[in-house]
Amino acid sequence: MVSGARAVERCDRLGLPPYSDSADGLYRAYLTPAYAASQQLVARWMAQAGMAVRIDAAGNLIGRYEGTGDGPPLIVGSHLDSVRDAGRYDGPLGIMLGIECVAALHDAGERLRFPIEIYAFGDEEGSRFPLAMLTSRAVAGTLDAQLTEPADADGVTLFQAMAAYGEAVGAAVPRDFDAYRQARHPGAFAYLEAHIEQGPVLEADGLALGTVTGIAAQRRFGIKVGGRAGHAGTTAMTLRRDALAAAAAMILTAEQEALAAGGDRVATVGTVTAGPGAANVVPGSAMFTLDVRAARDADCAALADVIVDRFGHIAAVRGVTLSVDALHSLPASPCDPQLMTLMDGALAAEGLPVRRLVSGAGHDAMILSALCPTAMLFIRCREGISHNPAESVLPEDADLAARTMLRFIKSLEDIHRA
Ligand code: HGY
Ligand code: MN
Ligand code: MN
Repeated sequence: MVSGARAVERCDRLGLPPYSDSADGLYRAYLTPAYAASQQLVARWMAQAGMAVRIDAAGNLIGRYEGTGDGPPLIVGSHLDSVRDAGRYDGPLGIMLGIECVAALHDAGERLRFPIEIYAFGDEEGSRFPLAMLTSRAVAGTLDAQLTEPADADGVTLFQAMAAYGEAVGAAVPRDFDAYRQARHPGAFAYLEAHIEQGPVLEADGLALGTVTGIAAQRRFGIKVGGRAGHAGTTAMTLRRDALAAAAAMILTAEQEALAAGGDRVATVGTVTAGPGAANVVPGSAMFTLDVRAARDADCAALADVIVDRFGHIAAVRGVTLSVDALHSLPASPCDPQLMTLMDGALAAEGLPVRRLVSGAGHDAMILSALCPTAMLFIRCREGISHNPAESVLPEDADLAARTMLRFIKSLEDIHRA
C-alpha cells in the first residue's frame, strides 16, 4: 500500500538540520553536507523499498527496482536541492512519492516488465552555482559542450565542491566535465515527475491533482550596471552615475513590460547586489538577475528582448555601462500526449476529475524530455504558495497522488515495448 502521509512526513524530516544547511529556514544546496546527509537518509528509504542504490557521476542519487525484462527503464524523479528559505515539498515530494510506488510493488512482490529508476536530482534550482538543472542536463546528455566551471558565492568551484562531497560520502567523483558527463543515461522509455503545482489553479478548482500539459519556456540573465562611486555628501545629483538607481529603474521597467505583455508572461528580478555597499557612498556598481517566462518560446524571447532593449536606453540616459550575460535559455517543453492520456485515465480510475494545466515553474522534466517522453502530475498546494516556508500539502492529496502514479506506472505496461 502506498502512503501519502509517510511521503509528507519524510519531506518534513528532510526539512530540518542536518538535512538543511541552515538552522534558520530550509536551504539544501547541491553537494553540501546537508545534501550528502539527505542522500544517505533517502538511500536508506530506497533500499527499504527493495531498490539497489547508487550515486552517478553528477552526484545524483538513484534507486533501481528491477523488472522482469531488462529493457530501458521508467525514470521517476524530482530534485533534492532547494532554494533559500524553502518549502519542504518542492522537489522531495516527487522523490518520496516515487519511492512509495516502488515500495508498494516490492511489498506485493510485484515486478513490471520494465525496471524503474528513482532519481533524486542534485541541482534543479541553481541555488548554489549560477547554472540551473545542471544534474538533469548531465543525465539527459544536454550539458553545453564548452561549459566553464562555475563557482558559488564563496568562490568554491563546482569540482572543489564535488571533491569535498566525494570525501563526505566516500565516493569517487569527477574532477572535470568530461568525467561529469558520464552521468549521461543510456536510454529510458519514459520519465514521470510528481510535483506540487506551486500555483493556485487546482485549489481554485477544488481539485487535488492535475495532468500537466507542458512546462513554460524560461530565459535567465545576469545583469551588471557600471556607474561611478562617489561621496554621498558632496556629489551633486546632476553629476551622479549611480549604478543602483539605474538598476532600480531597470527593475521597475522589467515589471512594467511584463504587466503590459499580460497573459502567462512573467519577469522577475530575484537577486540584487550593489557595490561598494556603504551608506555614504553613491553606488558605483550593481548586479541583478532577470528571469523571464512564458508558455510559448516566441513570447518568452519577445519579452526578454524588449526588456533588455529598455535596459540599454536607461543605461544610455543615465550614463552607466550595461552588461547582459545570458545564464540559460530553456525552451518550452510539452508533455507526451500518449502519457497525458494515460495520466488522465489513472485519475479517472481513481474516481477523480480530469484536469489539465500548464506549468509556469520549471522542472527536471523539461530537461529529461531530451532523453524520453515525459509526464507530470501536479498536486494541490495551499494557496499555491511555494519557494516559501509556508509551502503546504495535504497528506490525503499526497495519498491520491501516489495511488494515481502507481496506476499510471502499471498502465505503462500496455505501451512498453521491451
Ligand atoms: O525556477 C523554477 O521554476 C524552479 O523552481 N527551479
Ligand atoms: Mn521544483
Ligand atoms: Mn523550485
